[in-house]
Amino acid sequence: MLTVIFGLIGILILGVFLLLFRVQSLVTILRDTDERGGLSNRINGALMLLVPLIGFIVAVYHYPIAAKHFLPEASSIHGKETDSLFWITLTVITLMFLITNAGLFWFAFKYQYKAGRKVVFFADDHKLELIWTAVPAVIMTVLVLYGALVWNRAMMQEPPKDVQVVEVMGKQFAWQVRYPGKDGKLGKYDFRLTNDATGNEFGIDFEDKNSEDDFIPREIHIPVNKPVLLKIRARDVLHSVFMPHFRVKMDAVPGMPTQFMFTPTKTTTDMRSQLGNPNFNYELACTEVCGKGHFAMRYLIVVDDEPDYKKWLAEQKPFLEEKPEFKGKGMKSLRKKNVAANEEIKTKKDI
Ligand SMILES: [Cu+2]
Repeated sequence: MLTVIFGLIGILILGVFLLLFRVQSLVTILRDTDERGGLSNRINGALMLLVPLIGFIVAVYHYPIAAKHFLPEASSIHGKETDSLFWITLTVITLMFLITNAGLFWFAFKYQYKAGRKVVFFADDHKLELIWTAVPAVIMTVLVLYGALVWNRAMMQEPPKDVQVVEVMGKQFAWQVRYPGKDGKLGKYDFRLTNDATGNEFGIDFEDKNSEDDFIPREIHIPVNKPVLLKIRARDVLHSVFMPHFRVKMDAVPGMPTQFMFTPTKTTTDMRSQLGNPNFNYELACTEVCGKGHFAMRYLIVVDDEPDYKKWLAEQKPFLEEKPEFKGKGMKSLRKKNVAANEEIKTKKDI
């Protein structure tokens, strides 16, 4: 609140100043007098130091207030690396910003109009140009290479054999997840088998043996310190998988499956005690404005230690147990029914 009032007063004062100068310069034009070295010139010069100084003080004052809303330390291996990349880049950019802008405003103040002062003229300076081209080039190269290194480490790794696969599917307007069950393999899916009325929202092909033990839980559970591979897809429009505490973000694109592998490093219990918040929960949110129910796309994530995770896994029941109607013949008739329904939609569209 205080910051807003501070900002508004600042804008108001600036506005009044600008108005006064405008009026004064109009008066000068009307009077047809040369007042280049007058009071207005000196005040403008002083403002060149004052305005950036006020901006700097407000920014420094505001930083700790904003920092309270920053995300806590990353809860994944690659998250810590991307955070370091972010802060190092931001520090370099901020230093550059301060140095160049201090120079810019200082020159405007120092070389304000003064009667009798002559401008120094020089066409070019090879040494100067070499410095201001080479220094940024070297800094940029180092930052880009460092960024590429972090990116490759996070995105280009081969999933190990014991990776925990979790399929995440976005739809309007909810996330749904599927686990491969005991065999560690997700069953095939086909968008043409998707049918909300029968309950096959994923479009799972239950004729595929691998899908027999797949289960669909109500929240995501993942084991701590073990790599998790998210297999991401969307059923209707673009969605985006966002797990802020793990620094995971990947779009869910219809027709183009994506994936993201990460290793969580802190259990939900660890985070609760670290933050002193017994109600803390990891979450999966959607960061693609995907429609009017976009805000509702929140899904709970629980990071368990090894024994808790094993216990949770053992409690999960295969989807087919709850929906035996998809077994064998059931799947065949659903396939037929869906093909017929799709044909009908197609014919209607043709008309
Ligand atoms: Cu969405």
